[in-house]
Amino acid sequence: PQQKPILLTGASGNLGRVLARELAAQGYTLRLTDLTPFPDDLPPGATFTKADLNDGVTILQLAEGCHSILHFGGASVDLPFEVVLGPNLRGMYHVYEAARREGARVLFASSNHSIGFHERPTGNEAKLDADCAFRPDSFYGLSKAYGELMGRLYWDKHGVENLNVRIGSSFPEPIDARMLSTWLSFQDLARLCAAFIEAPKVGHAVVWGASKNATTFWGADHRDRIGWEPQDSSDAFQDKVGNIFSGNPVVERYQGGGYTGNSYSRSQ
Ligand code: 15L
Repeated sequence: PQQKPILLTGASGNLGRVLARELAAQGYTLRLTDLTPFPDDLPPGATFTKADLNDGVTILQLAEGCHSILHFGGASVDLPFEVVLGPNLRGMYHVYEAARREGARVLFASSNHSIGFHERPTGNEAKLDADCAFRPDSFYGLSKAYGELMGRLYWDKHGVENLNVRIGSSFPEPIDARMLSTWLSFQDLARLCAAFIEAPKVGHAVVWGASKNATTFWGADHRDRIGWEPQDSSDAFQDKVGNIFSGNPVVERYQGGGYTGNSYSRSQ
Protein backbone atom coordinates (compact mmCIF):
# COMPACT_ATOMS: atom_id res chain seq x y z
CA PRO A 1 0.00 0.00 0.00
CA GLN A 2 0.81 3.72 -0.12
CA GLN A 3 3.85 4.39 2.10
CA LYS A 4 3.32 8.07 2.89
CA PRO A 5 1.37 8.76 6.10
CA ILE A 6 -2.42 9.00 6.13
CA LEU A 7 -4.04 11.58 8.44
CA LEU A 8 -7.30 10.41 10.03
CA THR A 9 -9.43 13.05 11.79
CA GLY A 10 -12.20 11.96 14.14
CA ALA A 11 -10.05 8.95 14.98
CA SER A 12 -11.69 8.43 18.38
CA GLY A 13 -15.20 8.26 16.89
CA ASN A 14 -17.08 5.09 16.02
CA LEU A 15 -15.94 5.04 12.40
CA GLY A 16 -12.49 6.48 13.13
CA ARG A 17 -11.72 3.62 15.50
CA VAL A 18 -12.79 1.04 12.92
CA LEU A 19 -10.63 2.68 10.25
CA ALA A 20 -7.63 3.05 12.55
CA ARG A 21 -7.73 -0.67 13.25
CA GLU A 22 -8.45 -1.85 9.70
CA LEU A 23 -6.09 0.46 7.82
CA ALA A 24 -3.21 -0.13 10.25
CA ALA A 25 -3.73 -3.87 9.75
CA GLN A 26 -3.39 -3.31 5.99
CA GLY A 27 0.01 -1.69 6.53
CA TYR A 28 -0.82 2.03 6.33
CA THR A 29 1.10 4.52 8.50
CA LEU A 30 -1.58 6.46 10.33
CA ARG A 31 -1.59 9.84 12.03
CA LEU A 32 -4.66 9.83 14.22
CA THR A 33 -6.23 12.96 15.64
CA ASP A 34 -9.34 13.84 17.62
CA LEU A 35 -10.53 16.20 20.34
CA THR A 36 -11.08 13.27 22.67
CA PRO A 37 -8.35 10.76 23.56
CA PHE A 38 -8.06 7.61 21.46
CA PRO A 39 -9.85 5.03 23.59
CA ASP A 40 -8.18 1.89 22.24
CA ASP A 41 -4.59 0.65 22.18
CA LEU A 42 -2.74 2.49 19.41
CA PRO A 43 -2.55 0.26 16.34
CA PRO A 44 0.92 -0.62 15.00
CA GLY A 45 2.65 2.28 13.25
CA ALA A 46 0.06 4.85 14.37
CA THR A 47 0.56 8.06 16.35
CA PHE A 48 -2.19 10.05 18.10
CA THR A 49 -2.31 13.84 18.54
CA LYS A 50 -5.14 15.49 20.45
CA ALA A 51 -6.28 18.48 18.39
CA ASP A 52 -9.26 20.74 17.75
CA LEU A 53 -10.34 21.19 14.11
CA ASN A 54 -10.69 24.89 14.97
CA ASP A 55 -6.91 25.02 15.35
CA GLY A 56 -5.67 25.47 11.78
CA VAL A 57 -1.96 25.56 12.66
CA THR A 58 -2.06 22.14 14.30
CA ILE A 59 -4.06 20.65 11.41
CA LEU A 60 -1.41 22.00 9.00
CA GLN A 61 1.37 20.43 11.06
CA LEU A 62 -0.44 17.12 11.27
CA ALA A 63 -0.92 17.01 7.49
CA GLU A 64 2.76 17.60 6.71
CA GLY A 65 4.02 14.96 4.27
CA CYS A 66 0.68 13.11 4.19
CA HIS A 67 -0.64 11.38 1.08
CA SER A 68 -4.32 11.59 2.12
CA ILE A 69 -6.54 13.10 4.76
CA LEU A 70 -9.50 10.93 5.79
CA HIS A 71 -11.75 13.56 7.34
CA PHE A 72 -14.12 11.91 9.81
CA GLY A 73 -13.88 14.65 12.47
CA GLY A 74 -16.46 17.19 13.56
CA ALA A 75 -20.04 17.05 14.81
CA SER A 76 -21.50 13.77 13.57
CA VAL A 77 -25.15 14.12 14.54
CA ASP A 78 -28.02 16.64 14.47
CA LEU A 79 -26.81 19.49 16.72
CA PRO A 80 -27.52 23.24 17.01
CA PHE A 81 -25.97 25.62 14.49
CA GLU A 82 -23.48 27.10 16.93
CA VAL A 83 -22.12 23.67 17.82
CA VAL A 84 -21.74 22.60 14.19
CA LEU A 85 -20.18 25.87 13.03
CA GLY A 86 -16.62 25.58 14.40
CA PRO A 87 -15.65 21.96 13.72
CA ASN A 88 -17.70 21.40 10.56
CA LEU A 89 -17.29 24.68 8.69
CA ARG A 90 -14.09 26.32 9.96
CA GLY A 91 -12.56 22.88 10.52
CA MET A 92 -13.37 21.90 6.94
CA TYR A 93 -11.45 24.93 5.71
CA HIS A 94 -8.44 23.96 7.81
CA VAL A 95 -8.48 20.44 6.36
CA TYR A 96 -8.64 21.71 2.77
CA GLU A 97 -5.97 24.35 3.30
CA ALA A 98 -3.70 21.67 4.72
CA ALA A 99 -4.45 19.40 1.73
CA ARG A 100 -3.74 22.20 -0.72
CA ARG A 101 -0.39 23.03 0.86
CA GLU A 102 0.69 19.39 1.09
CA GLY A 103 -0.67 18.26 -2.28
CA ALA A 104 -2.71 15.68 -0.34
CA ARG A 105 -6.10 14.26 -1.32
CA VAL A 106 -9.18 14.35 0.91
CA LEU A 107 -11.82 11.75 1.66
CA PHE A 108 -14.70 13.60 3.31
CA ALA A 109 -17.12 11.63 5.47
CA SER A 110 -20.24 13.35 4.16
CA SER A 111 -23.69 12.08 5.01
CA ASN A 112 -27.07 11.20 3.57
CA HIS A 113 -28.31 14.13 5.65
CA SER A 114 -26.89 16.54 3.02
CA ILE A 115 -29.70 15.27 0.78
CA GLY A 116 -32.07 14.02 3.51
CA PHE A 117 -35.18 15.84 2.30
CA HIS A 118 -35.38 13.85 -0.92
CA GLU A 119 -38.33 11.49 -0.65
CA ARG A 120 -37.67 7.79 -0.39
CA PRO A 121 -38.46 5.87 -3.58
CA THR A 122 -41.66 3.89 -3.48
CA GLY A 123 -41.97 0.94 -5.85
CA ASN A 124 -40.06 1.13 -9.12
CA GLU A 125 -39.23 4.82 -9.23
CA ALA A 126 -35.77 5.82 -10.40
CA LYS A 127 -33.20 5.92 -7.63
CA LEU A 128 -31.48 9.12 -6.64
CA ASP A 129 -28.21 9.79 -8.48
CA ALA A 130 -25.28 11.41 -6.72
CA ASP A 131 -25.55 14.56 -8.86
CA CYS A 132 -28.95 15.34 -7.30
CA ALA A 133 -29.65 18.66 -5.59
CA PHE A 134 -28.59 19.10 -1.99
CA ARG A 135 -31.62 18.96 0.30
CA PRO A 136 -30.14 19.14 3.83
CA ASP A 137 -32.38 18.04 6.66
CA SER A 138 -30.55 19.76 9.56
CA PHE A 139 -27.73 22.21 10.27
CA TYR A 140 -25.56 19.10 10.46
CA GLY A 141 -26.69 18.02 6.96
CA LEU A 142 -26.15 21.58 5.73
CA SER A 143 -22.56 21.47 7.03
CA LYS A 144 -22.03 18.26 5.04
CA ALA A 145 -23.34 19.93 1.86
CA TYR A 146 -20.94 22.81 2.56
CA GLY A 147 -18.07 20.36 2.99
CA GLU A 148 -18.85 18.67 -0.32
CA LEU A 149 -18.96 22.06 -2.03
CA MET A 150 -15.64 22.99 -0.49
CA GLY A 151 -14.26 19.88 -2.18
CA ARG A 152 -15.73 21.13 -5.44
CA LEU A 153 -14.03 24.52 -4.94
CA TYR A 154 -10.62 23.10 -4.04
CA TRP A 155 -10.69 20.73 -7.01
CA ASP A 156 -11.76 23.38 -9.52
CA LYS A 157 -9.43 26.08 -8.22
CA HIS A 158 -6.45 24.17 -6.82
CA GLY A 159 -6.63 20.61 -8.19
CA VAL A 160 -7.02 19.10 -4.72
CA GLU A 161 -8.50 15.65 -5.35
CA ASN A 162 -11.39 14.65 -3.13
CA LEU A 163 -13.96 11.94 -2.59
CA ASN A 164 -17.18 12.80 -0.81
CA VAL A 165 -18.79 9.74 0.71
CA ARG A 166 -22.46 10.27 1.53
CA ILE A 167 -22.52 7.72 4.30
CA GLY A 168 -25.90 6.15 4.96
CA SER A 169 -25.83 4.37 8.33
CA SER A 170 -22.52 2.78 9.29
CA PHE A 171 -23.14 0.64 12.35
CA PRO A 172 -22.38 -2.97 13.29
CA GLU A 173 -25.86 -3.97 12.06
CA PRO A 174 -28.99 -2.26 10.69
CA ILE A 175 -31.39 -1.57 13.56
CA ASP A 176 -34.59 -0.49 11.77
CA ALA A 177 -36.36 -0.75 8.40
CA ARG A 178 -34.77 2.43 7.03
CA MET A 179 -31.31 1.08 7.64
CA LEU A 180 -32.02 -1.86 5.34
CA SER A 181 -31.62 0.80 2.60
CA THR A 182 -28.89 2.95 4.17
CA TRP A 183 -26.61 0.43 5.92
CA LEU A 184 -22.86 0.51 5.22
CA SER A 185 -20.87 -2.28 6.82
CA PHE A 186 -17.59 -1.44 8.54
CA GLN A 187 -15.71 -3.72 6.15
CA ASP A 188 -17.19 -2.02 3.07
CA LEU A 189 -16.23 1.35 4.57
CA ALA A 190 -12.66 0.22 5.22
CA ARG A 191 -12.37 -1.18 1.67
CA LEU A 192 -13.71 2.10 0.29
CA CYS A 193 -11.06 4.13 2.15
CA ALA A 194 -8.25 1.86 0.95
CA ALA A 195 -9.55 2.04 -2.65
CA PHE A 196 -9.56 5.84 -2.38
CA ILE A 197 -5.97 5.97 -1.14
CA GLU A 198 -4.72 3.64 -3.87
CA ALA A 199 -6.74 5.09 -6.80
CA PRO A 200 -4.48 6.65 -9.46
CA LYS A 201 -6.85 9.58 -9.99
CA VAL A 202 -9.96 10.73 -8.14
CA GLY A 203 -10.74 14.31 -9.23
CA HIS A 204 -13.85 15.53 -7.41
CA ALA A 205 -16.10 12.55 -6.81
CA VAL A 206 -19.26 11.72 -4.89
CA VAL A 207 -20.12 8.20 -3.77
CA TRP A 208 -23.09 6.76 -1.87
CA GLY A 209 -21.74 5.13 1.25
CA ALA A 210 -23.96 2.07 1.45
CA SER A 211 -23.44 -1.67 1.16
CA LYS A 212 -24.94 -3.83 -1.61
CA ASN A 213 -28.44 -3.66 -0.11
CA ALA A 214 -31.39 -5.02 -2.12
CA THR A 215 -33.55 -2.13 -0.91
CA THR A 216 -31.75 1.12 -1.66
CA PHE A 217 -32.57 4.79 -2.16
CA TRP A 218 -29.54 5.44 -4.35
CA GLY A 219 -28.40 5.04 -7.95
CA ALA A 220 -25.45 6.23 -10.04
CA ASP A 221 -22.33 7.74 -8.49
CA HIS A 222 -18.57 7.95 -9.15
CA ARG A 223 -17.44 4.68 -7.55
CA ASP A 224 -15.74 3.57 -10.77
CA ARG A 225 -13.14 6.28 -10.21
CA ILE A 226 -11.76 4.35 -7.25
CA GLY A 227 -12.80 0.85 -8.35
CA TRP A 228 -14.88 0.24 -5.22
CA GLU A 229 -17.79 -2.19 -5.07
CA PRO A 230 -19.46 -2.97 -1.74
CA GLN A 231 -19.48 -6.65 -0.84
CA ASP A 232 -21.74 -6.82 2.21
CA SER A 233 -25.52 -6.48 2.28
CA SER A 234 -28.31 -5.69 4.73
CA ASP A 235 -30.49 -8.40 3.16
CA ALA A 236 -29.86 -10.93 5.91
CA PHE A 237 -31.34 -8.49 8.47
CA GLN A 238 -34.68 -8.10 6.66
CA ASP A 239 -36.54 -10.47 8.97
CA LYS A 240 -34.97 -9.01 12.10
CA VAL A 241 -35.60 -5.27 11.55
CA GLY A 242 -37.87 -5.05 8.46
CA ASN A 243 -40.93 -4.06 10.48
CA ILE A 244 -39.29 -1.54 12.80
CA PHE A 245 -40.72 1.86 11.80
CA SER A 246 -40.73 5.22 13.60
CA GLY A 247 -44.48 5.81 13.48
CA ASN A 248 -43.83 9.38 12.27
CA PRO A 249 -45.04 10.00 8.66
CA VAL A 250 -42.47 12.76 8.04
CA VAL A 251 -39.60 10.55 9.18
CA GLU A 252 -40.82 7.65 7.02
CA ARG A 253 -41.33 9.79 3.92
CA TYR A 254 -37.85 11.25 3.58
CA GLN A 255 -34.46 9.65 3.15
CA GLY A 256 -32.89 11.39 6.15
CA GLY A 257 -35.30 9.65 8.53
CA GLY A 258 -35.26 10.95 12.11
CA TYR A 259 -33.34 14.15 11.34
CA THR A 260 -36.07 15.34 8.96
CA GLY A 261 -38.63 15.11 11.75
CA ASN A 262 -36.55 16.93 14.41
CA SER A 263 -38.07 20.40 15.09
CA TYR A 264 -40.25 19.97 11.98
CA SER A 265 -42.76 22.82 11.91
CA ARG A 266 -44.18 22.79 8.39
CA SER A 267 -47.93 22.67 8.34
CA GLN A 268 -48.44 22.02 4.61
C1 15L B 1 -25.40 10.28 10.20
O1 15L B 1 -24.93 11.17 9.50
C2 15L B 1 -24.98 10.09 11.61
O2 15L B 1 -23.61 10.36 11.81
C3 15L B 1 -25.32 8.72 12.15
O3 15L B 1 -25.24 8.77 13.56
C4 15L B 1 -26.70 8.23 11.68
O4 15L B 1 -27.70 9.08 12.19
C5 15L B 1 -26.73 8.26 10.18
O5 15L B 1 -26.43 9.53 9.69
C6 15L B 1 -28.10 7.82 9.61
O6 15L B 1 -28.71 8.57 8.85
O7 15L B 1 -28.53 6.70 9.92
